[in-house]
Amino acid sequence: MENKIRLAVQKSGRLSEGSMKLIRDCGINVSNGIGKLKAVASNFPIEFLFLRDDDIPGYVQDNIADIGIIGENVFAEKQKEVAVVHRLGFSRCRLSLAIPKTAKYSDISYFQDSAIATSYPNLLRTYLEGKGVKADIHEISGSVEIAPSIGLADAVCDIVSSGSTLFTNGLKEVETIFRSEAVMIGNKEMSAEKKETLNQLLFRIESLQKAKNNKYILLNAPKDSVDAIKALLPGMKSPTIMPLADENWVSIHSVINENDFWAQIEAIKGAGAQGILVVPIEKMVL
Ligand code: PRT
Ligand code: ZN
Repeated sequence: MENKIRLAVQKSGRLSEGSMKLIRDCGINVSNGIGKLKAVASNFPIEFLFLRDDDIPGYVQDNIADIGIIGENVFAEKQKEVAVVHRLGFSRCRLSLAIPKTAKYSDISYFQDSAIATSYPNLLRTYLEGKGVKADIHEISGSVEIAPSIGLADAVCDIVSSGSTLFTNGLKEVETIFRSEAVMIGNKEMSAEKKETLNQLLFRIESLQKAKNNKYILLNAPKDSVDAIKALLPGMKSPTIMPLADENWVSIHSVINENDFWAQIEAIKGAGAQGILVVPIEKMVL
């Protein structure tokens, strides 16, 4: 049986670079010729289809592709029969309601009987229904932010990242209705052979994600502060401790998590560590 999987990625847009970087960081070689619709990897059983992001959920549902990378916003809006197989952590953004800057906003009842322009009618409808608000949803496919200024709508529901598009169009964000990041979606009925390939790919992706969240730390410490420093370094198992030329000192190596990085560095320094070096980890296999 065929174990080669087919991955659909965005042809050109905000997800393209992140998607192909992820693949390359997984050690997969692919020549991505500009304008091509298909490509094959030379060292992993995977091929690529380059498509518009909106078409990807349907292609994965219909088995044209086995997996795809899209924004979670598109996954949720399209409502196709596909599964989210992994969250990828890039292209983070939010879907928000925004109104003219000068308007007074109290709460969601502001939108009762208003006209809202959006490219995400399903997500917006579900959100408003949950709040008991009835509004007139105008579906438009692009340049949503200009709708209020040309009299097409009272408000917009659009993707926001930095907020500068809303700002330059005289709008302000008042409610966030959905938070999104890039996700990998998959066909719900993949063969065992393809699942095996997918698992190999996910294993590589997870080791990259773990590495990104951790740093390798090297430091020098006087022997009598080793216990105190060890207690501050959870590491993968326990820290590596090596002798230095000066027999009163040792070198300690460990792995620390990005989340509490600065607090940990300060505590370690306070416990007597010197010459602390922190270096990125490329891959981490536990
Ligand atoms: O051509 P194709 O259909 O494939 O691409 P597209 O134009 O539909 O999508 P694209 O490339 O714009 O976005 C792909 C995905 O990237 C989206 O589905 C989101 O998941 C994610 N993403 C992340 C964003 C943004 N950030 C983003 N800022 N998608 C769109 N925007 C737009 C937004 O629509 C608005 O116009 O950028 C503007 C807002 O940005 P700020 O920084 O000014 O707030
Ligand atoms: Zn699109």
